[in-house]
Amino acid sequence: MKNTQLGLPIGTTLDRFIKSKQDDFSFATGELSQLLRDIALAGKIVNREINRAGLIDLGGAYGKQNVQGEDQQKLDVVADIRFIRALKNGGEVCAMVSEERDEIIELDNPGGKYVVAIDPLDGSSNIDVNVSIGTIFSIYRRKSPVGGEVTHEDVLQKGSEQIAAGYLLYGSSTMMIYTTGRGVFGFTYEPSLGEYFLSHQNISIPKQGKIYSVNEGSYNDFESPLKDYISYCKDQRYAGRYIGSLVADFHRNLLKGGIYIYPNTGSYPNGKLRLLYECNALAFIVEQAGGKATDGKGKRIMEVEPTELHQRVPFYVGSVEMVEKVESYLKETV
Ligand code: AHM
Ligand code: MG
Repeated sequence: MKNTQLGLPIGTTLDRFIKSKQDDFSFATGELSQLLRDIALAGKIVNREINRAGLIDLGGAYGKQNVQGEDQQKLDVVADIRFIRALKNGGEVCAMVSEERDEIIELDNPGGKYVVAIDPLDGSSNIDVNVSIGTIFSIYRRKSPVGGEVTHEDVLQKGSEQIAAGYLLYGSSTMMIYTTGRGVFGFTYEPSLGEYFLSHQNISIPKQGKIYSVNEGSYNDFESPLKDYISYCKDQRYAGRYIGSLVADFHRNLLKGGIYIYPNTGSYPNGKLRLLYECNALAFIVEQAGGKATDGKGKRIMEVEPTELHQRVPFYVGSVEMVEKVESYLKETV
């Protein structure tokens, strides 16, 4: 490894940052760098679609037809298409799996070394109401030989095998946050320049926070130790913050300190969130930032063995001391 870089200043463009990180590795070929750039580019396009959505709505019947009488697609479908197209054209990815699709998506890039798992637009209940939403992605190296058929083994890898992961947050600003296993960096998008700029260096989550994020509407379905933990949060006068967009809730807690919980409930016996598309990426990021992500019963999310594409898992993620505290309550039910 060449030790050429001591850290780039705030305001560095994403392209330059990616390039400079690549230069740290003597044998890097630039393929992962290109892949990250492809994701960032698709993120810009999706950002544009999201910003226009309200205006299209004024033209009438978004989700049905646009003003020309053509069928309009829902934003989550649009985002899915945009990311697939960008990664297909980019050439580095041989296959994707998406929350929007039942099966593996082969990209016709036989030389591609990578597979990507993606939730193209998370926070579906918030899409139509102008509340922050996000894209979540995980990048793995394929297991099967390059040039051959893509296998289930390529896409059903444990989170610990991720070589990079990140999310785009379409909020009051659009941001891209990612890690390649050497810290977590955040970039804010400047739409008039069409560039992302480094805005958050080496993000570290506070060990202890004062925010808990859980859908308390499902409280009656929670196991009693979790109910006890929630009473503890109230006793501590923690703030309850839950917007129902995982990326937005996670991002706030990452920066301020806090815990996000999606436990098993009556409607979702294994939790609602998907291991491959949502939990693994955020687990990688939070661990890189010094936090923790488990299933609530002591198992690291990134060690959960995936057996099917749309597998769900209970998700406890955030500040290390908060996750350990809730686990100390839940231990009783192991
Ligand atoms: P989605 O993938 O259908 O958008 O569902 C995931 C979302 C998360 O963003 C959010 O944290 C959670 O579902 C909210 O679920 P609930 O409304 O059950 O609290
Ligand atoms: Mg989702």
